Amino acid sequence: VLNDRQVEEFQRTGALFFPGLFSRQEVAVLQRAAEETASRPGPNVTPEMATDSVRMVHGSHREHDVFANLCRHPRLVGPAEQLLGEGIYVHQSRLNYNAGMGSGGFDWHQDFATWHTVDGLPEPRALMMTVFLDDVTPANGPLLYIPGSHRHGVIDDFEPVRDRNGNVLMRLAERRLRVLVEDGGIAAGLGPAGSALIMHCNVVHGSTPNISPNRRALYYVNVNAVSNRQRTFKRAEYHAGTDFTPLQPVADDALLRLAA
Ligand SMILES: O=C(O)CCC(=O)C(=O)O
Repeated sequence: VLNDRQVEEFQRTGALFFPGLFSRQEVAVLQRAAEETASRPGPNVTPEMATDSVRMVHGSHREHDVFANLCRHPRLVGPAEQLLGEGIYVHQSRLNYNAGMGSGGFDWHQDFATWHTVDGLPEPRALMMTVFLDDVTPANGPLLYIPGSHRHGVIDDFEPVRDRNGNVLMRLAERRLRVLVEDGGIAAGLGPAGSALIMHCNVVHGSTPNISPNRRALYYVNVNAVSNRQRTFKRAEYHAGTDFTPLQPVADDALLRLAA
């Protein structure tokens, strides 16, 4: 259960960090599952722009038990339900690599810009919850975000950019970025593997290419309030999930049981 200070911090900054939320043993289970899903070819696997290394895998919670359980994990579901004030479902999951040696990186954007404009989620009552599958340091392309940027609502000043699979990212215009950064600065999600960062869906975020030799993998469980379900159905299920059944939490040791 989140305390009042945590709820206030989330409302003010749009972000809450949980260092070491999952143990080293649980991380090992997640890392193995990540390798399995990333090595299965499919339209939900997006390569990097300049190399064939995997950039993103969408929707693996529908294919892999480990990620199905991670999405239902009480350490994520509990805080998410508390912050959104009702039952939640998975709008989207994604495994994001920032593979190292210069590949990767994401332009500044708000996820809700796409979820609202393309998927028709009515209100910004959704969260990104990212679980670190590797240690994240300033050197390996951490997730960067602008604290407090969620309070500006959807910023209607972006241009679409496409990756090699045609996934659209709504890149924020530079003039808006400057104003937001003057106001809130830039924070980085740093910490040991197993840490988690919960962010409001309107927080502006991105990352730089990872020029270190060390991989940086993050698993995002992006959830939406059940009453805020999508109104338009243009995208594949692995981009915009249509199972609106409220998530039922699994046992706290669910990931370890899958390792046995
Ligand atoms: O994982 C990252 O570095 C940023 C990813 C991101 O912004 C996204 O997929 O929307």
